[in-house]
Parts: sequence; C-alpha cells; structure tokens
Amino acid sequence: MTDSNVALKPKTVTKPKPEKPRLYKVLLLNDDYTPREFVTLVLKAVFRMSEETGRRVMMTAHKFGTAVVVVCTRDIAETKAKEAIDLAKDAGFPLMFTTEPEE
Ligand code: TYC
Repeated sequence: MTDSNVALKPKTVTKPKPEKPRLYKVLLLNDDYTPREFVTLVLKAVFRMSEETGRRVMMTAHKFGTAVVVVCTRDIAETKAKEAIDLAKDAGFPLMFTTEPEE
C-alpha cells in the first residue's frame, strides 16, 4: 500500500458552539411614596411571586435601596419591567424597575 491510500483522520473536531443568550436582572428600586402593600401586589401580579416572596423582595428593596426580582432573557426582563412600571403609573405611584445585564 502506498502512502496515498492511507485515510487521514482528523485528531480534533471543532464543533461550532451556539452562544448562550446573555441574562438580564430585573431590579426593584425603593422610593418614599409607594405603599409596601402595593409593591408586594405588583410583584405577585407581574412576577408571579407568592405573598411571602413578594414581601421579602419588597422589604429587601425597602431596606437596601434595591432588590433583584428575577434573572431572565433581555426580552422578558424588559417586558416585565415595563408591565410593572405601567401598573404603578396607572395607580399614581412612582415605583421603578430597571434591567441590567448579569456579569
Ligand atoms: N419605601 C416604601 C415605603 O416606605 C415602600 C417601598 C418598598 C417602595 C420597596 C418601593 O421598591 C420599593 N412606603
């Protein structure tokens, strides 16, 4: 058998890696005007939290100025934050949510 008949097998196979979508945090910001009960209600309605979880997240923002509500794709984070802000706006409260990429 001559050299030209030897099948060469590549030692390494590089598969194209699909990029993982970057994740975003939805942050709840404290303010001096929105009632605690209303903040909890928004967390339950928009982010499907239980009363207990809603209260805990609300109290975290109340004490520390901010709290992470959820980590998800950018699209969902922005949609949920807007939904929550609009609910508060309609009720006349300045409650604020922001989104930011996770490191
Ligand atoms: N600080 C508000 C109050 O004392 C309650 C509150 C909590 C508002 C959390 C916003 O993200 C917030 N009425």
